[in-house]
This record gives sequence, structure tokens and C-alpha cells, in this order.
Amino acid sequence: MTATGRPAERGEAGGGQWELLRGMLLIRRFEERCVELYSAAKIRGFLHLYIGEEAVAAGTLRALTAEDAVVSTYREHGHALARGVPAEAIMAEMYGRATGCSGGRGGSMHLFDAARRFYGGHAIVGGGLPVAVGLALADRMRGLDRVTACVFGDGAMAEGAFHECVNLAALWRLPVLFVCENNRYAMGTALAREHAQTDLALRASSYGVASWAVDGMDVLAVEAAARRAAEAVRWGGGPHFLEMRTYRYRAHSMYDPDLYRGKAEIEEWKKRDPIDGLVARMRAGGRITDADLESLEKEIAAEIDAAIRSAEDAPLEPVEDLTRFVYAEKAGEAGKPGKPGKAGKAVRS
Ligand SMILES: Cc1ncc(C[n+]2csc(CCOP(=O)(O)OP(=O)(O)O)c2C)c(N)n1
Repeated sequence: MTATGRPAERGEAGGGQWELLRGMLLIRRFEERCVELYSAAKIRGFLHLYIGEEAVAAGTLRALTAEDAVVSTYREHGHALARGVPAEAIMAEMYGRATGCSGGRGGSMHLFDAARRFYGGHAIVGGGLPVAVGLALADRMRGLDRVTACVFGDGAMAEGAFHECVNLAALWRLPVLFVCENNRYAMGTALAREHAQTDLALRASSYGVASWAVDGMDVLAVEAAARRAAEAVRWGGGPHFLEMRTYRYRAHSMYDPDLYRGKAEIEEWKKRDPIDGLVARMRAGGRITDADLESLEKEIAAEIDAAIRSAEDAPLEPVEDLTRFVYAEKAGEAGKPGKPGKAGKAVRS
């Protein structure tokens, strides 16, 4: 995330509140523009919005260092932005452009930036969990004090992969921070219809993993819990699990008619909006004025406008490159794709 804002409010000086606010607003405004672009058929494929859940990405990722790894789901725009993947590279990916963070091959659900240790973007529910446990095992074997944060939804906790991964991480005391975004629905299925035990932290703790539930609509609570858990993981405390109780305001994806819940429920949750909540606290503490907020909004709008302009102008990959990356280009180079857009011969076997 760009470190801008009024100097006195930057970083920990203002309790990091300005940065948290900026992070959440960037995610929300970015996605609001994505809705417009999707409706205009500029963005294709699927689009899963994170609006309402911003506090989890902004708060959790501030608790990590640049060395730590992050693994996410298909609802990952917020995590990628909070990780510092440039809005420009994400927007280009949404447009399927060669300059996108995944070379235009992933789209909305497969954002990836290995240089920032952002390992997806996984469309398969629970698919990121084994990846995270593998990354943590690799760090452990190399003797590095790193944390791998793995974000997934409540729906993923009904998958076998969740149980296998939490069990293995607990057995081997691997440095994984499991972050469940409990937004109360797995597509159209309400929590109580998918889980016999709806206390998700309790379920994780049955594997001997330190687990607790957090108000996922309160970014300060999220950050505090994530810091505490990440530090415990980093210093050998074994895996930790955080159940972030949050809510998505939008439908599961742009294709979902959202018929499984009432409007009143959504309106109730909006009263606990994470951005409004932080702004109110900052106002009360004299940390923000209307003019500050206005200039922050303008700065973010300009950043997103620039990202869109750049995506519009960016090239698509040449059709001759269609089969690139299906197989590794050279033996021993798996996982190290060449520069997207550069001509190269696909290896066929
Ligand atoms: C293995 C697998 N099964 C089913 C699906 C279809 N599917 C896509 S999203 C989803 C619900 C996931 O809900 P949750 O994990 O709570 O995440 P959320 O969308 O709420 O963020 C399902 C079942 C899938 N993508 N992968």
C-alpha cells in the first residue's frame, strides 16, 4: 500500500489509522469501479466482490512483513491491494492484458505476484490451504522466521483439505496463520446449513491450534489480533487460527441473483461498516477532517483512473503465445515463467 497521507498520521504515529483507512478505501473504490467495468463488458469472466470485508485484508496484512507469504481465494482483490500489488497490475489482469500481474492469464480469480510473496488467487475452494502449508514447510526447512498467512472462506472449512492442512500444520508446528473470513455464506448456503458446528474457532481449536474469533468489521481489532497471532506463529508458537466475523454486501459473484438473504440483513450489517466505523473513531480523536477525507478520496480516484487508463492501453498477449506456460519452458525452471508478452516457444511433449 502506498505510504501517503498527512505526515503526522503516517505509520504507527497515528496508530496506523490513516494507513488502514487508505487501505480499506482503496479496496472499496477499486471494486466499485470494477462493477462499472464489468457491466460495460470491459472485464470478463467471473467477478467476486469483497465490499464489506475490507477490514480483514487491511488489518491482517499490516501485521505481516514483506518476507511473509500470503495465500488467498478467488475473492482476493482486497488481499492483493493490501499486499501492495499495484492497482495498475491488478486492473491490467482484470482486463486480461499482458501487463497484468499474472500476465493476463489469470483474470480476477488468479491474481499472483511471487515477488511480493502473494501466492494467489485460487478458484478451487480450499485450494490455497495445501499451498500455504507447503510454503510454511519450505520456510521451516530453510530456517527462516517467516509466517504464511492463508485466507479462506467459511465454505472452505467444509472441505477435506482444510482438515488435512490444519492437522498437518499442528502436528509439525508449521508457521501458518489460518485466517477464515466468515462472511456467513458459502455462495447461497448460510453458515448453519453448511456446518453442524458454527463456532468455527472452536472447530479449529480441536486440532490443538490456538484459535479465536475476531470482529471482522473492526479494522483495529483485526489488526491487533493478527499482530498477536502472527508474532506467536513467527516465534515458534505453531499455527494459529483467526475466525474473522465479517459480511459481504454484494452477491457471491456478479452472476448471483442474491435471493437467499433479505435486504434488511444486509442493511443491518452496513450499520457496522468498517470504513464508516474507522472514520468515526478518527473524527472523534481529531485525526481526520472532511477536507482530509475529500483529498484522500481524490488521490485514490486518481490512482484507479490511472490504472484503468493503463489497462485500456496495454497489449493483449499475441495469439502465438497461447500455449506458453502450459509446460515449464526449460527443465528446472518450473514456477519461473518468462516475462509475459515476450515471444517464446512452448515446449510440447
Ligand atoms: C472444490 C470446489 N467446490 C465447489 C466450488 C464452487 N464454489 C465456488 S465459491 C463456493 C462457496 C465458497 O464459500 P466460502 O469459502 O465461504 O467463500 P466466500 O465466497 O464466502 O468468500 C463454492 C461452493 C469450487 N469453486 N471449488
